[in-house]
Amino acid sequence: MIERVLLIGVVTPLIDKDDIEEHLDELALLVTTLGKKVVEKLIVTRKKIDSGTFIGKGKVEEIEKLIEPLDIHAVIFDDDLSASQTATLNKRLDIEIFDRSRVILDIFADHARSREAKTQVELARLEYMLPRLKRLWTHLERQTGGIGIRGGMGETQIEVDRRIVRTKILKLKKDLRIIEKERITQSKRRDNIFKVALIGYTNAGKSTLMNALTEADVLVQNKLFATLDTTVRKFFLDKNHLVLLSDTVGFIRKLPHDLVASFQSTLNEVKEADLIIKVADIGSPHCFHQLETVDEVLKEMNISDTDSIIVFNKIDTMDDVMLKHAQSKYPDSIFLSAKNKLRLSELNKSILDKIKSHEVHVKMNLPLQSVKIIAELRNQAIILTENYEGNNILLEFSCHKNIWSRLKNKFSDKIEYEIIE
Ligand SMILES: Nc1nc2c(ncn2[C@@H]2O[C@H](COP(=O)(O)OP(=O)(O)OP(=O)(O)O)[C@@H](O)[C@H]2O)c(=O)[nH]1
Ligand SMILES: [Mg+2]
Repeated sequence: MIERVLLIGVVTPLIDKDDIEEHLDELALLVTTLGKKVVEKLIVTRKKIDSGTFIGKGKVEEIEKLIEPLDIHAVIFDDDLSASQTATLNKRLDIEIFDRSRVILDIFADHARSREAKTQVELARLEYMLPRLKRLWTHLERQTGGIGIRGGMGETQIEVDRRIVRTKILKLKKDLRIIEKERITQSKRRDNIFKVALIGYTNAGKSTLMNALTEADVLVQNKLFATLDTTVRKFFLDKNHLVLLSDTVGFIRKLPHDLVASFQSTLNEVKEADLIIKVADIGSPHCFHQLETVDEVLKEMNISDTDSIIVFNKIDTMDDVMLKHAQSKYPDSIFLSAKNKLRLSELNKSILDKIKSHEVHVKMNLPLQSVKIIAELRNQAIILTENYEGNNILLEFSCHKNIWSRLKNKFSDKIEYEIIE
């Protein structure tokens, strides 16, 4: 049976109605991703949020009258409700009450495939559930109270449930630490390579771009949160420059904090990146808002300082007005179509320019006996020219600034070198 749902958005003096409509459209997409059917969207205007019911008693009564005629199975709020608001509404309307976080958590649970994603989602769901357990039981307690069983039993049950959930949370955190360790070992091995991370709003086309650039085989779907795991692929920008490109989970407005927290290990690739590519869907009327949300999540993760390139994807679906607007708002951005493989070379060039801005170009005169250093340079730098002069070798090479400062410390004073601007 397809579940029929009613969506609710609340307009307050701090947010305008157009924004709420946009948010409800997005919530409808999320809910459809879960296989539910939206039968009605309701916008409630309030001066202030009601602490008991969120929308106020009058509105609750209005909704109650819609439930039967519209055959509604659940009411879904775009905003996060507190545990007690959910319980109160659930009791008054006698129907399931969801909020946006719960919807997102359920989608993540449906789409999780790997052990890591499953563990992360399970952890976030339990953290979300924990404060809500008590209310659920208080509700049951009242029901059973009527037939002569007093609170005590319910009370014990809550304690037992909470303990079980807390123990499970600890176990999942431990599992995640083990998975994280494996990831750190893997990424240490790739320390010398320039790292580029694709990030962006869900459905912007990150995985399509990953596939187009690297011939990876990441799942692409017209569906929110198709990707939950990180995929990393090597790819050559030109004959000298190799980069590691990673594709990862998408962002959305009001991403539940528990999820961001538990997805830390997946998002590590973004944290360690030398360059972030922010992918945006220029065909979406909400493109700029989506870019802002991406910046907010990055800020929450403390990684707003990483160098970045903005890519407007899906140019096959945009109009001229949008193009002009984007060009003036983000003058250094790139416009392409990942699906149709249009203008990918511009992105390549732009990544290359960024890499070069992190590189040093060095000329070095080394005695041929310095076998170790020569081997290390061959391994870690890009050798541009090499000439022999008597017992010496003249090398010209470029490498990442960080590699250079590490190598430099190993050289003795006798080695001559010159940095070329
Ligand atoms: N028209 C058009 N559609 C595109 C383009 N690039 C990607 N798409 C479509 O956009 C949808 C989402 O693409 P994905 O690559 O899965 O998006 P994503 O950013 O990885 O999404 P999540 O993993 O869910 O966060 C798919 O239906 C793609 O075919 C493009 O250049 N033009
Ligand atoms: Mg994806």
